[in-house]
Amino acid sequence: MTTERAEELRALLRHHDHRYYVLDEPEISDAEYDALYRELVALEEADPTLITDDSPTQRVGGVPLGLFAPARHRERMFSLDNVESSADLLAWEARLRRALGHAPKGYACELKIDGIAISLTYENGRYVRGATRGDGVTGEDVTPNLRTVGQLPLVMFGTSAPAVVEVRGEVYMTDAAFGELNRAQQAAGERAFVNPRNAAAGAVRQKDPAITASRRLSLWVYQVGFIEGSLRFASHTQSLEWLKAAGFPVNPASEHVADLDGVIAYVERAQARRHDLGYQTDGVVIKVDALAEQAELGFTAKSPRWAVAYKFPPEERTTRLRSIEVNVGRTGAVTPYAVLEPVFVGGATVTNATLHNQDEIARKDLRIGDLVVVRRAGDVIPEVVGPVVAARTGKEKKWRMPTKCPFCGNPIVRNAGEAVARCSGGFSCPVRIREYLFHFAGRGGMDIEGLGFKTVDLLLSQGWVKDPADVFLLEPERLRAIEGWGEVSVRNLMASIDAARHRSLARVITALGIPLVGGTVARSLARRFRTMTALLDASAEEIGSIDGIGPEIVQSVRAWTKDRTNRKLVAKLAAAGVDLADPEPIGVDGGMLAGVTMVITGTLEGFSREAARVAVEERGGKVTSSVSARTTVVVAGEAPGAAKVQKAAELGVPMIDEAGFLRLLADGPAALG
Ligand code: 3BA
Repeated sequence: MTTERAEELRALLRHHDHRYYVLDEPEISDAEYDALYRELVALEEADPTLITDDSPTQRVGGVPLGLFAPARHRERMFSLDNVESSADLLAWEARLRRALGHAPKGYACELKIDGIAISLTYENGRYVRGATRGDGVTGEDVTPNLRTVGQLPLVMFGTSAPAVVEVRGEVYMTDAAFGELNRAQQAAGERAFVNPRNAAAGAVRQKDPAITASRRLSLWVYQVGFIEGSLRFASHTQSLEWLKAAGFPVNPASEHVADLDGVIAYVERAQARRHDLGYQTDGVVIKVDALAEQAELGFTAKSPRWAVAYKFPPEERTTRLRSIEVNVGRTGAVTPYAVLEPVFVGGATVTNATLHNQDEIARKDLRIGDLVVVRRAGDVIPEVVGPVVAARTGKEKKWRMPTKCPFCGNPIVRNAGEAVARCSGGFSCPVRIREYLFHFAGRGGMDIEGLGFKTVDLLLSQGWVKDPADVFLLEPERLRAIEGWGEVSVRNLMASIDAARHRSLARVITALGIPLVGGTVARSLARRFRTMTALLDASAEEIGSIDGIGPEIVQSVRAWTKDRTNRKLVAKLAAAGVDLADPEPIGVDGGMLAGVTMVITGTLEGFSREAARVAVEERGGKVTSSVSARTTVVVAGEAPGAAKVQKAAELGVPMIDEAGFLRLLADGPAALG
C-alpha cells in the first residue's frame, strides 16, 4: 500500500510542481502541497527503497515569483473536524449533549463547497480586503484578485453596515467555467487542470488580477467572523439571512433542521443531488445553530466543537477494462494505465486510470476484459480498485509488459531490484525526449521561458532537436519560417535560451536528470565540485564523502558520469556555450542573510519547505534541521515541533512566525530587531 501511496503522491506532487514552478499557475495552497510533500518524505524516510530518481523530494525547488503580503485575520479562521458516517454524527451529538446538558436546539446544514476558503473584510460596508485562509491566523492578501469575482459585493446593501466585518466563504469555479478554462488550456497547448478547486486556487493566487478575472470565479459565503459594532445574531441561520440581505451570495441549499434525524436526511439528499448542482461539493457542514450554544461549546485547539464536516465517501462504479497501455516518462520509466469503457464516477467521466507499475497489476490480478471497480475521490486521480472476479467469463486476458517500447520500438528493460521498467531507447524515443526536454527546460532546471510542450513538440516534429544540447544550437531563421512565429516570439525564445546558458551548476545538474539526483543533491554536488568536469571525474569515494549522499546516489551518479552518451551530451552542452561551472560558492558570502542559520518548524502557508529553504539560501543564509547554540533564529509555522520550540526557549534562540520570516527575507537580520 505504501508503494502505491508513494507513487500516487509523486504523481500529485509532480502535477502541482508543474503548475507552480513551470506554469506559475498553482492549484493548491502551499500548506496543502506541504502536507502531501511531508507525507511522501515520511514514507521515503521510513523506507528509502521507495525513493525514485523522479521523486519530487529529490528535485530542486524554485522560489515563488513573488510574495503576497501577509494578511492577519482579525478573528481566527478555524478548521473543521471531519465525520464520515451517521455513527460519527451520533457520537458528535452525544458529546454536544454532555457539554450542554441537553441536545442542541437545532442545526444549520449547508453544502460543503469544494473551493478555497477566503475572508473578506468590509469597512463601513465597503470591500477593503480579501485574504486566503492561510494557517487560519494569517493568510495572503489577494484583495485585487477577489475583487474580480462577480458575486462579491463591493459595497454592502442597507444603511446599517457595521464599522468592520469579516465575512467568510468559499471561492470556487463552476463546472462550466472549469470546462471552458480547460478547453482554452488545451487549445493553447497547455496542460489541463485536474479539477475545479485546483483551478480556482490557481486563479486566486495569480499575480495578475486580469488573469484571475478571466477565470470566472464564483463565491458562496457562509460565516460572519469578527464584527465591530452593535450587530449581534441569535443563530447562524439568522446571520445567513443578514448576509443575504446585505447582498452576499448565500447558498440556497442552506437549511435549519430540528434534530439529528433532520441532519441525516439532509446529508442523504445532498449526497444524492451532489452532481446536479453545476459545481463541486465534497460534503455537508453541520453547525449548532444557536450562537449561545456555540459559545458554550467553544473550540478545541484547531476547530469549533459546534461544527463538523460530513465528508462524502469516494464514489465507486464498475466498468469494463478495455485494455492496458503504457506511457513513457522523462527517465524512460514505462508506466501502465487502464483504458476503460467510459464511466461517470465522482462527477466526471473517467476513461483512463493509472496502474502505477506491473507489480500492481499482478497484485490486483487485473485482466483485460475484466469488469473492474473504479474509484474517484474528489481531486484524486481515478484508481482501479480491483476486478469483479465473480463476473469473469474465462475470456479475460492476462497482461504482460510489452517487450518493446510502443513509441520507439527499443527494448523495455527492468533492472533487478527496480519496480519500474524502462525504455532503453534514450533520446531516440520520441515520448521520452519530449518529457525529458520539458523537465530540462523547466523551472527547476534550465528555466527556459517559452519552451513549454507546444514549442518542444514543434522543435521535435521539425527534427531540429534530437538531444537537449540541440536547444542551444537552434537557428532563429528556422523558427521565423514557421507560421505563427512572429519576430517577437522568436526573439523572446532566443533570449530565454541565451539566458539559460548561464544557470548555476546545481540547476544544470538537476536539468540533466541523473537518477536519484534532485535539487538538494544537485546543490550538494555543485557546492563540492564547482565544475561539471570535476563531477565527471569524481571518484565514488569523493562523491560519497559529501554529507547526505548515500551509497545508492553515489552509484547512480557514477553510473551516469561513466556513460558515454552522457559525457557526449555534457561536451556538446559546453560546445554550445552553456556554463558548466559556478564562479562563486553558492550563497556563502554576500547576500543579506549571510551568516544566518535558521531552523524552520511547522507548516508555512506561503512556502513549501523547499521554497522556504531556497529563499533563504538565495540570500546567503542556511537552513538546518536541529536547533543548537549556532541557530540564529527559529521560524515557527503552523503546528511547530514541540521539541524544537522548547530547545529554542532553553537556548534563548529568538523565534519568529511566518510574518516575521517574510520581514526577514525582505529586510535581512535587521528585521529581528
Ligand atoms: N462552512 C466551510 N469552516 C464552514 C466557521 C467554520 C467553518 C469552514 C467551512 C469553522 C464550505 C474551514 C475554513 C474556515 C471560515 C474557517 C462551510 C464551508 N464553516 N459551509 C465552522 O462550504 N466549504 N471551513 N472558513 N472559517
